[in-house]
Amino acid sequence: MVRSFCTHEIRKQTELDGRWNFQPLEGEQAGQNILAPVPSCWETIPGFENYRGTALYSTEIQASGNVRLVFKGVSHTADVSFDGKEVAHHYNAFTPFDAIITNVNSGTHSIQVKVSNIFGVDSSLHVPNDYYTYGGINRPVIVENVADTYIEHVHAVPRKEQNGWVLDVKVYVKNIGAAAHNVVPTCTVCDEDYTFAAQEIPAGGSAIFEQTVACADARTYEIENPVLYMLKTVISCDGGQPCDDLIERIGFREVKVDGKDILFNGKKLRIKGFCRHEDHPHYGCAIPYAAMEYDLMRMKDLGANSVRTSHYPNDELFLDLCDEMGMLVWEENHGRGLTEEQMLNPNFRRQCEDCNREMVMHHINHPSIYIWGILNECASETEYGRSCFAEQLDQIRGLDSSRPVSFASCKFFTDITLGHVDIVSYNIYPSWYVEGPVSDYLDKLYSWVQDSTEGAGKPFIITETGAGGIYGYRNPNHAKWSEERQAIIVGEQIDAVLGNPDVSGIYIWQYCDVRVDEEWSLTRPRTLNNKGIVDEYRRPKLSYDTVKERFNSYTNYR
Ligand code: ADA
Repeated sequence: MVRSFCTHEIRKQTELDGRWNFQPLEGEQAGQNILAPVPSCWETIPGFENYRGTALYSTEIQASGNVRLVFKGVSHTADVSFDGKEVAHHYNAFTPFDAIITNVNSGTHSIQVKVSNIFGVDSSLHVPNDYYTYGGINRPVIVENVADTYIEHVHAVPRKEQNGWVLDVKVYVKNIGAAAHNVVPTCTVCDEDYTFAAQEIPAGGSAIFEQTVACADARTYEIENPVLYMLKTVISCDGGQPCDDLIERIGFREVKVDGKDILFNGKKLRIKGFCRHEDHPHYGCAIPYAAMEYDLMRMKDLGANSVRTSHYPNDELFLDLCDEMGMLVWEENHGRGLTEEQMLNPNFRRQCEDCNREMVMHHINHPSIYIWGILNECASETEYGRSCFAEQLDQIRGLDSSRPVSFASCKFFTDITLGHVDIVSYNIYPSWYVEGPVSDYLDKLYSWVQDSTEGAGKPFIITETGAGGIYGYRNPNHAKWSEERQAIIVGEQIDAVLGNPDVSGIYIWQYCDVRVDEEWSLTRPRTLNNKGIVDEYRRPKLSYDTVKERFNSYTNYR
């Protein structure tokens, strides 16, 4: 299942899920030929639980005409060949990419994907980390049949005007044919059709069509009532019948920052959220639909109104479900805890630039996404670090000016980058990594931001707080790592953060326990990050009820 709704009625799409040939290229297993599921992580294949290396995936398809292969996520580097010819190269597990092959003869064709999850200088963002970098084709693959002109994206940004809602619509069209075409898009939303001015697109060229359309009476998308609308776009070429389409789903809502408040449809938002990794012992990061829905239902049960996609863009199906459930999303680019030295990797800026662009261009229409975050806990305390943050925040604002931007900092009393964000966000662990009481620590940090930084006067949120608790470890002394101790600390943290009128919200670190890379195992019992409110199998710990009771005692607005 790629999306939770149908995205094409004209364009033919087939999901290439199923068994592909899988051939590891390194180590003792090299040369084996196995049938492996796609999408999945190769760590879930018996014998490959710890495989770090490269592997070849291959399959065959029946195709003709213009073929578009869409990969929603390959971890972490993919080299794609079609009939033996290289057609795409992509780095990053967490963003989609495509390959176009024109004028394919009718018949059987081969697809081969060389996949690597190796760490090293070529990979600036996937580094040994406090979560696991899996290997494989982790998200769906789709084969599409496209016309010579096809719709690449449709972006629709809602705005509230005096007379009601309007939508700024942009239709991105590509011409992969050998001749120029005269293209006319028409979009349908709220039962009205809107035709765009025609444009001539040269062979091999592309065009953006823009129009603002009125949807004055559209119902507002609210957390409590997440009303969604379909936006159907078709294009016709040279006066003919529609040759391609794209159906998007949108919600009419506005996010603004006003002084120290985050306004959602004009109301002062109170975030009650969880950070969540895509991780499960049975599936690795390739979480299937029902398990995604399970996580979201659990978070709802816990009283949450938001999820932070720490520390990378998420599977789009998960975002679809968030849209449907009114679960607000902090979507984050890929990057966790990189030092200045790591940010100086020659690939870093380009790989971030790609990730930011792919994240925003593909996910901009999701009404649940209320903020873009970047570079969790990276070097925002250094001049070079600051320049990278500034560059990336500007890039994102240039792609989408309708949402605030931020990053989660851990540079206590040293951050020099807070002038560049719309919302100041901190990850704090008082009573776990540093001494409590939590409220004293929070007050001290908040005062420093106000008195000594360019973050003064901006909204302030806690993007992480939490404590370790090993499922099933009960201890009469409430020792560290016991479920009791975790529940006590998390309760204290929520009280201090949500009880503070200067703070707009909290994200608990984290929803579930997750596997970490081996390099982290000495500080991570069980080679897991054990700060989940549920364990890796989603079994509730004692802290579950603590969080549930507290989150449910606060409303969504302040
Ligand atoms: C950081 C980081 C998380 C996780 C957490 C922890 O704040 O952002 O990814 O590592 O700490 O558990 O220590």
